[in-house]
Amino acid sequence: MQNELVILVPAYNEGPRIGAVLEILCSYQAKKRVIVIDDGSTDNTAEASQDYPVELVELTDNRGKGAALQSGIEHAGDSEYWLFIDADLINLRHDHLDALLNPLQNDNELAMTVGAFHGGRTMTDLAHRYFDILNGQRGLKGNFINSLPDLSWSRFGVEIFLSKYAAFKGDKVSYPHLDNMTHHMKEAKYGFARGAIYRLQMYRECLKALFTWRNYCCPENKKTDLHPSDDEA
Ligand SMILES: Nc1nc2c(ncn2[C@@H]2O[C@H](COP(=O)(O)OP(=O)(O)OP(=O)(O)O)[C@@H](O)[C@H]2O)c(=O)[nH]1
Ligand SMILES: [Mg+2]
Repeated sequence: MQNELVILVPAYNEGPRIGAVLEILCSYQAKKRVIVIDDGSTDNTAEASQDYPVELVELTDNRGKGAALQSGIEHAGDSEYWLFIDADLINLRHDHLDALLNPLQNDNELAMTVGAFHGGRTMTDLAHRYFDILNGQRGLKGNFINSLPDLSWSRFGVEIFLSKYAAFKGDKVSYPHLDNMTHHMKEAKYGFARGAIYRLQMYRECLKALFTWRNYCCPENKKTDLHPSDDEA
C-alpha cells in the first residue's frame, strides 16, 4: 500500500542534535513514517534515533548525503508526499512542516517545495535567499520522486541536482519561508579548523554537481555505475 507521507532524515554524526528534530517530526499530526539514514556515524546517532518511533536505515560505509537519501527512498517504497529534513535544525516546528507540505497538497502542478530560512541567523537567511538551490529542507511529490534518477553520486550536491532536475523537466517549484529556523553550522559542530575543511569539501561537491548534473538526468541512469565526463555544464 502506498504511504501518505515519508520523512527522510539523513544523519551523519548528529548524536547531540538529532533528538530535538525527531521530537518534532514524530509528534507531527499526520500519518507518516520517519526514516533516519545513518551511514557510518562514529558517534551515537543511531542510539539517539532509537529513542523515537523511527525506522533506522544503518549503513556501514559513509557515501554522502545524496546516497543516504537514495537509500531512504529505496527503503521507503512509494509515497504520495515526501519531506527531506536535516538532522541538525534549530527551532524546527510543526508549522514549518505544514509550510513545506501544504502547497504540494493544494497545487496539483507543484512538484517540490524548497524551504528558505527566514528570521534566523542573518548570514544563513541571506544564503537561503540568494542560493536557494542549496537549501536542504524540501517537500516533494511522489511522482517527482519516482521520476528521479539515482542520487547516490551526488553527496552534498544533492540539492543542486534536485533543483536543476526539476527545472530540466519544467516542473513547478515553490519557496516557502521557514520562520525563525536555523541550523548548526559545521564550524560549531566540529570546531573551526575541521569545520572549515568539511565546508571546503562540501563546496567542491556542490561545484561538481553544478557542472555535471546533466550527465545524471536520464532515467536510465538509475542504478548504473556512471563515469561521466566533467565537460558538460
Ligand atoms: N546519512 C548521511 N547524512 C549526511 C551526510 N552528510 C551530511 N549529512 C546530513 O545532511 C544534513 C546536512 O548536512 P550539514 O553538514 O549540516 O550541511 P549543511 O547544513 O548544508 O551545511 P553547513 O550548515 O554550512 O555546515 C545533516 O542532517 C547531516 O547529518 C552523510 O554522509 N550521510
Ligand atoms: Mg547543517
